[in-house]
Parts: sequence; structure tokens; C-alpha cells
Amino acid sequence: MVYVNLKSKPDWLFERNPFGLVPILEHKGNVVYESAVCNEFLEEAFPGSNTGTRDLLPSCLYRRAAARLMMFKIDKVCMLLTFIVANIIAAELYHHQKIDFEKIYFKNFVI
Ligand SMILES: N[C@@H](CCC(=O)N[C@@H](CS)C(=O)NCC(=O)O)C(=O)O
Repeated sequence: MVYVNLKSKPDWLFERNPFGLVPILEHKGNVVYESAVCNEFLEEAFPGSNTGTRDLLPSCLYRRAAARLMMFKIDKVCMLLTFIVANIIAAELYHHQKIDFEKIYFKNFVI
């Protein structure tokens, strides 16, 4: 297990996931990313390792599809929330830069 400082992402992260996001799985030289995909990969790569606990997805075909649909919807909501929060942060940063800019401008050129 390798922890990544997300404030200073290493190049190898982008080499493995072009989106630069974690988690990433590397197994026998193959790279897998996206949490839901990683989860399903782990269950399929190590079948039976869940003994004593529930399987990741239901055995019924339709319930499996419903579970995947739910993950898909949750992912969309998370992406939307991330987009909104990122934009709020960007707007805040822009606002503060503008204030700093005005301070510098008035200090150096007007007064
Ligand atoms: N849809 C992706 C989302 C991954 C994601 O957003 N990971 C976060 C950490 S939980 C991340 O890498 N954030 C860093 C960034 O946004 O720059 C997944 O399910 O794996």
C-alpha cells in the first residue's frame, strides 16, 4: 500500500491514472482505477476470499444490475458535489486574489 500526498501528486500517479485520482490498484503489472471498478476487480481476482461475509454484489442478475445502477447514481452525485465545491473554492480564491490585487494597485499607483 502506497499513500499519496494529494496536494503534491507524484508523476507516477498520472502515469497510472490520467485523472490523477486515488484509489489505484496495481496487480501483476496491470493498473485498475475507479473505486467501483477496483472493488469488482478485487472480488473477481480473489474469489472466495469473502468467506463468512457478504459478497460485494447480489447473485441475482437483476439485483446486481440494480446495485451497479445505485453505485452509478452515487458516483454522479459525488461528481456533482465535487464540481460545486471546487467552483466555490475557485470563486473564493479568485475573490481574494482580486482583493489583494486592488490593495497592491491602490498602494502603488493611486496613493
Ligand atoms: N470516481 C473516483 C473518485 C476518486 C476521487 O475523487 N478520489 C479522491 C480521494 S477520495 C482524490 O483522488 N482526490 C484528489 C483530487 O481531487 O485531486 C473513484 O470512485 O475512484
